[in-house]
Amino acid sequence: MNADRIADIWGARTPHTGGTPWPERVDQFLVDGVREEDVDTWVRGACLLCSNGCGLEIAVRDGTMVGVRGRAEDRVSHGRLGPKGLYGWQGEQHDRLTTPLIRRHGRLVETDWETAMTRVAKRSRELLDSKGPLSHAFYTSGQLMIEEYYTLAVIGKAGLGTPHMDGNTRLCTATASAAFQESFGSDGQPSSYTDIDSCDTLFLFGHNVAETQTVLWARMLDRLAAENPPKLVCVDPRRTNVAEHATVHLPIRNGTNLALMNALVHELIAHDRVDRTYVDAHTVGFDELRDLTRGTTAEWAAEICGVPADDIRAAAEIFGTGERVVSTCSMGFYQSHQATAASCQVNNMHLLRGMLGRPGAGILQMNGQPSAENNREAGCGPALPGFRNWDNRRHVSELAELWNVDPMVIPHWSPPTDANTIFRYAEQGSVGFLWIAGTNPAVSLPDLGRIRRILSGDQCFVVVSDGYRTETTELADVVLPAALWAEKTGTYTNVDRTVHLQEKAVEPPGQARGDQEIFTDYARRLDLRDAAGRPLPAWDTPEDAFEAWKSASAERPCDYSGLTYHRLHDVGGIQWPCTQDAPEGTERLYTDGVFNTDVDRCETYGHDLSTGAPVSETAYRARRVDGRALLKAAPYEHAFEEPDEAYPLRLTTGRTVYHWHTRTKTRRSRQLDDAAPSMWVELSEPDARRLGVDEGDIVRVTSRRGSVEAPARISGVREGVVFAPWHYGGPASAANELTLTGWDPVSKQPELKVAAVTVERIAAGSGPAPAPRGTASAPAASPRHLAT
Ligand SMILES: Nc1nc2c(c(=O)[nH]1)N[C@H]1C(S)=C(S)[C@@H](COP(=O)(O)OP(=O)(O)OC[C@H]3O[C@@H](n4cnc5c(=O)[nH]c(N)nc54)[C@H](O)[C@@H]3O)O[C@H]1N2
Ligand SMILES: Nc1nc2c(c(=O)[nH]1)N[C@H]1C(S)=C(S)[C@@H](COP(=O)(O)OP(=O)(O)OC[C@H]3O[C@@H](n4cnc5c(=O)[nH]c(N)nc54)[C@H](O)[C@@H]3O)O[C@H]1N2
Ligand code: SF4
Ligand SMILES: [Mo]
Repeated sequence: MNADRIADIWGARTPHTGGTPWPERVDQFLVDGVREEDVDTWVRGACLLCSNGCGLEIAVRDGTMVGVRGRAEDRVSHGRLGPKGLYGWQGEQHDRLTTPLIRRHGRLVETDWETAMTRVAKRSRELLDSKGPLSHAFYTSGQLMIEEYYTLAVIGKAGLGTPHMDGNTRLCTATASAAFQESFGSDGQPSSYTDIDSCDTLFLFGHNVAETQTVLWARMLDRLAAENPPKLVCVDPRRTNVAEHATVHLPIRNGTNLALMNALVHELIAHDRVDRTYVDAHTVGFDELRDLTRGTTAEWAAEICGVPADDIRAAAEIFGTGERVVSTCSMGFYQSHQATAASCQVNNMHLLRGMLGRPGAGILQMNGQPSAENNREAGCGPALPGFRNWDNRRHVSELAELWNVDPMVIPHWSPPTDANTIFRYAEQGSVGFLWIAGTNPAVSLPDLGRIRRILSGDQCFVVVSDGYRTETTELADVVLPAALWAEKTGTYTNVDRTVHLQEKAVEPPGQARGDQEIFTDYARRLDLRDAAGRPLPAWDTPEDAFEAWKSASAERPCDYSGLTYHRLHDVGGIQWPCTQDAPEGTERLYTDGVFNTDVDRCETYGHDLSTGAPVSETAYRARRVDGRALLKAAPYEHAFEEPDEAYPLRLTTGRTVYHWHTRTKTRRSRQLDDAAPSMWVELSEPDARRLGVDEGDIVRVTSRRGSVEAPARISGVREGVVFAPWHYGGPASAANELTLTGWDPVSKQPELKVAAVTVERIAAGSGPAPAPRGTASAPAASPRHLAT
């Protein structure tokens, strides 16, 4: 029986009380005309359309994907699939790139691999010879596999020696990573999804889990639907489905998270909701934290955030009295000017209460993309592989030994380069070779007019690997057709450290190739070698890449050494660290209160959260952190761009349940595209009234950078706030025409959630806006929920 996850997004409730296992419910979808008995094989893997990483099986018939079903035994989903998981894969069967493209006389024309790769290698070699490795940059993804990331990490960091490697993870989970590093010494999710099954309190900070990890929300809904449900606190300027279920909803002004967090911490300390024994034994920095938050009262924050002080106090009381609290934190916190400081305060609240490392008590600093985690682990982005510290000579020597290269090749003479800076260098031309793989920056980066100029200019040669023609491929010099999910084998790691093996189910279309194969072809053409003259990378197959990665991860926090393809095939998802001593994987980190902050273990010596200034090794050593967690904080400052007379409203941006990012897959899936076919913007009832806008009227939203035009939905968004989904590319509809260039000083994650805008009505509509009705975008039902 086919499930319907368009009308019934979260599916039927399977309620359960705290401490009992989450019941199974298997969701399945087969395309029209195919019955179960028609399926030739079911191939194991996991959904790749968000970080939840639901285990599934792909139905294959005559070499084609014809459906999917959840796996009841999967620890992440217990069989469920959401709208994208059930329908999104169909997008891979339409309009694919099947040959390489090369720019000739200003136009992209079809060519063969030999011609395309010769051009790539030739330009690369010329620049390496004339300008050295700093002329090269790689901007990758949170959607490739660990085998692909690690292969490129070795090419970039052991072969070429460039520090200019980053992923779109910079826009996504850089803050999750930074907050873990600042608080606990290294990246790595401390907690487990099973904590949701036993918590008594849930805090969701800037996280619309109902639309962005629908199966995780189903897990929460099943607790909320049973006896003794957990209390739920939601911090989001919109009336999301999470907000609808909340005990307390704090619809704060976007951009004011840190004010709220400093007040919540103030309240915990003022009411002595502090586990002194835990704090004394396992943390440093309590006195500084207390002093910094002394004056940040609920009244003070209420003024800044625009929510009642009593609600802030009520939220603090819920946190302060919960016995098993789980917090999640996502883009509403991360895509912000003080992202790391706000997210560290979430960590601090848990540390203050000793609310970590035991069932039901945990932190989930979310990932968004299915393999954002892997990019961070494998060192394909700015980190060194295995959460190693670029500023620690011992860590660099370990890698030099592993790769058999001179340590001086491995970039470690300065902090690694973030994506914002890579694009700045490409703008100036000091980076003359930019390879973009698995991301569509001409829609997803802020201030798109600028991004288009950078990518289309002559100062930088741009290579793009993708499965489709996109807004970005159209600006490239060479386009390489990539195999997509299920057309190649490899592993992904989800939010709660669960590693899944995705097995190849079907052949890629036309000449498309897997990214690992493409990167390796490039390395071979450049003849990259180690000190003994052996080729770099020393492997060709995904399984060999995985084995190599296991060695790089051994004895680091993200230890994969106990995993094999074999076991992943048999068991399904397994959580790292997985070693000989813990062959079943590890459910929670830091259960003994010992963190990765030892000088020789940590991934960073940390930063000043206000300025981003790095802490030196000497200063860090002197602090004697020695395995304790750090309570770090910063004072609140207002957003880069506050509303004024000319631009009186606060824009924020985000997602809708039916689309994935720039929609390359979801707009090619009929069910999903029909559910949300085109752009809209959301206004509150009072703002709409003031502007003379009715539901469906066409409005123009303008910022200092650009404007978009779209039908208006009058929704439950907070008064004074305009919400735009950022999925829809195109100059008049991409939300990122409006956003600004600016970032958090520590995580360098761009500010994508606040910009000052003005809105005007430009035409009458022809019916309601094309926005979903069963989500946060639902028409405003009653003014009761609108903050004033
Ligand atoms: N359907 C769907 N699911 C997805 C994705 C997708 O594209 N579509 N993408 C995946 C990826 S890569 C990611 S990163 C995750 C993102 O998952 P989420 O973080 O849940 O997604 P967003 O919609 O970007 O933002 C979450 C919420 O932040 C709120 N918000 C905006 N500004 C602020 C603010 O200043 N403060 C606070 N507290 N809240 C604010 C928004 O109203 C929004 O409801 O989703 C993943 N899942
Ligand atoms: N205003 C605003 N902007 C945002 C956000 C926001 O909330 N607001 N969110 C940000 C976040 S969290 C994220 S994660 C980014 C996402 O932004 P993008 O990464 O730009 O979005 P995607 O559409 O996922 O792009 C992935 C591309 O990789 C291709 N692809 C998929 N699989 C493969 C593969 O296996 N190999 C190769 N080579 N290509 C593949 C897809 O076809 C697609 O073109 O956007 C960010 N931008
Ligand atoms: S919750 Fe995420 S991983 Fe699970 S089915 Fe939905 S999109 Fe896929
Ligand atoms: Mo993301």
